[in-house]
Amino acid sequence: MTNHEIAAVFEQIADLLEFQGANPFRVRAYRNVARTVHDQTESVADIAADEKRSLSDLEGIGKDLADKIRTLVQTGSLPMLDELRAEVPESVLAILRVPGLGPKRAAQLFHELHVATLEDLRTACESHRVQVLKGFGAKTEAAILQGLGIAAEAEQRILWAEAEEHVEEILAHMGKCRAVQQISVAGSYRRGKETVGDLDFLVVARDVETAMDHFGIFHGVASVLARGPTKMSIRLSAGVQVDLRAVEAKSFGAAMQYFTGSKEHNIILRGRAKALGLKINEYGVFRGEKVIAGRTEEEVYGCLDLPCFPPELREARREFDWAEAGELPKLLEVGDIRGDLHDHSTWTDGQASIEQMAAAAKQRGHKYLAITDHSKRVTMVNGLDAKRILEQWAEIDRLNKRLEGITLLKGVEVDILERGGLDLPDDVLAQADWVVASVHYGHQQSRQQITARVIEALENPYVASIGHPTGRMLLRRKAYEIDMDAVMRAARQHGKMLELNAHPMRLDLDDVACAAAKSLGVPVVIATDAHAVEGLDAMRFGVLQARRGGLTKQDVANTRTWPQLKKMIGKPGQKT
Ligand code: DGT
Ligand code: CA
Ligand code: CA
Ligand code: ZN
Repeated sequence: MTNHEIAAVFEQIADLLEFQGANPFRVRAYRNVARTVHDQTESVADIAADEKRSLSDLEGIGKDLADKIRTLVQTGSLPMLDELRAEVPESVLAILRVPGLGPKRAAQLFHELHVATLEDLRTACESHRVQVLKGFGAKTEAAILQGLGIAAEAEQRILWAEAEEHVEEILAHMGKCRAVQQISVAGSYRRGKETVGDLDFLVVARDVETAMDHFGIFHGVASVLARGPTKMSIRLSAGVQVDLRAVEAKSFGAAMQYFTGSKEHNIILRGRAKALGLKINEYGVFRGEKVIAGRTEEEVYGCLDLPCFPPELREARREFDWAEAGELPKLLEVGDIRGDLHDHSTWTDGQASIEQMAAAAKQRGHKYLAITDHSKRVTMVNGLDAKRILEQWAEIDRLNKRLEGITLLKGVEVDILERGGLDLPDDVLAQADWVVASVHYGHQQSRQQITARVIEALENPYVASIGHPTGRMLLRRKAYEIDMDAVMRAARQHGKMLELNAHPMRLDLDDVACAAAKSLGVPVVIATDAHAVEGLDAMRFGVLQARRGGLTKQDVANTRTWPQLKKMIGKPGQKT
């Protein structure tokens, strides 16, 4: 069991207890366990299995909770959770996850309006019975309606990063089957879409039945949904559906092309084939009855006079125009990135010291790393005031004298205050190498208000970029209202950059916004927002998203060296 899975169980217990109106301290104890487990860098299951170690050494975990964790990892279930789930209708669980709701309000809706399903909830909101409840109101009702859309999506999609874990395990598993000659993953996963509905594998096998049998015994399988002569579908215990299609080697390329999609891209492609007097499907490209391509994607696209588009671009946006004009961009690659520009340390909510972060960044091939801890407005994480940030920067100066092969940048993630303005004075910001300005509060404000706050931040001479510019949390929280076009124009006017936050749950800017930044000439900064050394590995998710936006090395600021980047941000008094 992964830490993530264990944490999810305790989080659910906390939710159910809260739904039932349990003592808040008890609820908090379970939430703390979830957080502690989630934040462990070591496998908690391993600690539980080690007789010489004790789980109760972990922060906030007493003997009773330690026993529960052990039961859970040993048996895969927990009697307490089973009991709670028996007491609360299954459909209520989905309601608890609606953004803007939470267990307490869900309980109120359940008791006062008998809302027990997402359907009930929608009806209640639409007939405006929710806004009259005590503590709700019209704004909350509208937020719940919006949240319902996200909740429905969260039931059906997973983050790309989670999909990647499943894909790798499945490929490793299928690789052990001797009947399998070739296996690849297609679909939205291959296109690098930030969330994925289901996984689509294509296999060439000496013996399809054996390959399917092997697929059926993958350790993550919860059930086999369907099995036919060429297609099999399973559901993983993690909830995701996985399709496996058996194809012949001579159509593998055509099948990869077809099942990679997108559907919209394929529709255009079919039109082009038709215009050339050809036919294209998942088996190949045909002139009359004759197959003229199918084995590889290159040859499939080639016989339609097209380049083999990088999968990330196959969204029926600009790719066909680019190909026509011979201007298909040479997309950014992970190896082009030279540094990370949004990272936290133990000075606020990070788990690693500045020095550990520097070593880890260097190990990942970075030449510079900006430490951008939170400013004081973020009280929850002990955000830094002027005094402490100056101390931190002095520490960074000292570290830089010692460190080799990597430069630490004195940075800060300064809050864009609710009333406007920044959380630290200019004379402090002026001493930083790299200032990221972010919105963390006031997400409910109007579009006009939030846009004005962000544009004001862009006008500040010391701000280099805007962190996670829309505030979205994939499958959890919608972006706040913001006029991105106005923000981008302001960024261009003031020579500023916009961040593509690479955290797999954010990926903010999204692909379309990246493309817009590119066309306006606003440089994009891909940064991980790492809160631990492992967080630095998220860079590849950001790169994937940037590729979907058609970004090249040129379009992304942190492909530059630090001296080049420093010139680009041109702080007052430093202009060259
Ligand atoms: P997802 O799973 O919702 O994240 O998105 P996809 O793109 O993986 O969609 P999926 O799994 O339904 O189908 C995989 C690919 O198969 C899709 O991208 C294109 C192709 N495909 C599926 N159905 C159709 C169809 O009706 N027409 C065409 N042209 N292509 C299709
Ligand atoms: Ca799919
Ligand atoms: Ca599918
Ligand atoms: Zn932030």
